[in-house]
Amino acid sequence: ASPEMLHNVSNLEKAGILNKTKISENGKKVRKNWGQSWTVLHGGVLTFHKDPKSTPGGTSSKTNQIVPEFTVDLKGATIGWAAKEKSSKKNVLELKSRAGTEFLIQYDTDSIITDWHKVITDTIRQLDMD
Ligand code: I3S
Repeated sequence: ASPEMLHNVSNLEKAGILNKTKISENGKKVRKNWGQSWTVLHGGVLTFHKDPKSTPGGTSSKTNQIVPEFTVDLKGATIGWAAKEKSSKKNVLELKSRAGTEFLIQYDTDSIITDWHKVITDTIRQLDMD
């Protein structure tokens, strides 16, 4: 592989803290449940980890922070800025999996959310070419 390719692969890996909620599953609306997640993009899959605060009895033991809660295969997924009606929060992205599960992803800091928007968009594009 060329150095450019190796560089691009590393550009499609990212991890950080985001706020997220599922809003629909298999096309059916579900109740929002906003929470913070350690979020990891790796190998075309986005993984939201459990909010340690939501684990009964588990304040923030290190192991609780790495329990996956949702994974989203970005192949065939779509991402875009959510319409105003979707949330009262600022900087909200809407991510829809090919299977029809929708998430909202949010972070107050513009640069953080725009970085995620870019890397998820680029990953989806890359996977479309496979
Ligand atoms: O789209 P909604 O139903 O107005 O979303 C809000 C609710 O989920 C609310 O909780 P309740 O289910 O107890 O009403 C949440 O606390 C809000 O954060 C949700 O709206 P935002 O605008 O924050 O996405």
